Amino acid sequence: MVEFKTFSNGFPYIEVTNSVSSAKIALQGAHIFEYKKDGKNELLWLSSLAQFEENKPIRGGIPICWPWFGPHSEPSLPQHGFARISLFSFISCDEKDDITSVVTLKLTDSPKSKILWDFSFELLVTISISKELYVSIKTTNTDIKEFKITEALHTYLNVENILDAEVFGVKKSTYFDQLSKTMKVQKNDLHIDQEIDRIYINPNNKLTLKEKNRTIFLQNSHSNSLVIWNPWREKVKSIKDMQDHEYKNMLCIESANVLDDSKIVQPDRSITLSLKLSSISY
Ligand code: TA6
Repeated sequence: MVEFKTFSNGFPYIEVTNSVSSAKIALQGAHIFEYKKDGKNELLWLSSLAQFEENKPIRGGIPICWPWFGPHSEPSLPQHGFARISLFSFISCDEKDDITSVVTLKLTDSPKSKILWDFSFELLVTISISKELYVSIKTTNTDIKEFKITEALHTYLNVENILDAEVFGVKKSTYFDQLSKTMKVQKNDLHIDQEIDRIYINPNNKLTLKEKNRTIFLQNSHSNSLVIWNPWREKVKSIKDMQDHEYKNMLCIESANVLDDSKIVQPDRSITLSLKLSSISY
C-alpha cells in the first residue's frame, strides 16, 4: 500500500507499507528517511533535528549525492550535487507480493538543473522495501554529448553505540583520508573512536557492520569506492541539524563512484549504482 502524505509545511513524502516492512520516502531527493522491518526502526539513522524543507538536504536516511559528490570546484554550486534537493516524480509502487513493495521515482533535466549542470539526463531511483532494503540509482545520458559524474548513496546507519561497532570489508584497502588529504592503508578491520572521513579505493563490495546485538550487511554493486564518515564530538557541533550527542548513534557507510571511480556516461547509455541492506539481531 502506498499513501501520499505531507508534513505540516506541505513537504511531500510517500509512506509504503506491506506485511513485513514499511518506509517513508521524501519526493525531494527520492530520499528514504525511514525503513522499518517487522515494525522496528532498524537500519537507518535520522537526526532528531532533521529538517523537511524545500531545497534543504535531510540529515539521515539515504541522501543521493548526484551528479557530483562532495564540494564542487565552483563553490556556489551545492555540496553533493542537486539531486538531494530536487523534487522527483513518482512513477510507480508495485506490490510484488504481500512482502515486497518496489517504488520508482524519476528526475530529469529542467531549466533549473541546466543552470547547475548543463546536460540532459534521466535519474531513475528504485527502492525495494521488504525484509531487506534495496536502493538503486540509474543514470541515463539523454544528451548528445558525454558527461562525467561522481555519486554516492550516503547511507546513515543507526548504531547503538559507535564505540562498540566494527566494520569488516575494508581491511588492507587503500583510502584517501579526507582529514589529512593523504593516501593511507587500512591495516585492520575498522573500529571508530575518533572523527573519520575516508574514501576507500576498491574495497570489498560486501561489508559488515558488527555491533553487540546486531549485524548489518551491505552489498554494493557497480561501486569501486566507499566513503565512511562520522563527524565525532567536535565537528558535530558545527552541524546545525544534528544534536551534539548524536554522533554516537550513527555511521555513514556510502556506496560510491568517486575519485578515480568517477563514471563517464556516453549518450544513450546508462550506469547503475546499487545497495542492498539487511540485518540480523541477536
Ligand atoms: O560523505 C562524507 C561527507 O562528504 C563529509 O565530508 C561530510 O561533510 C558529510 O559528507 C556531510 O555532508 P553534508 O553536505 O550532508 O553536510
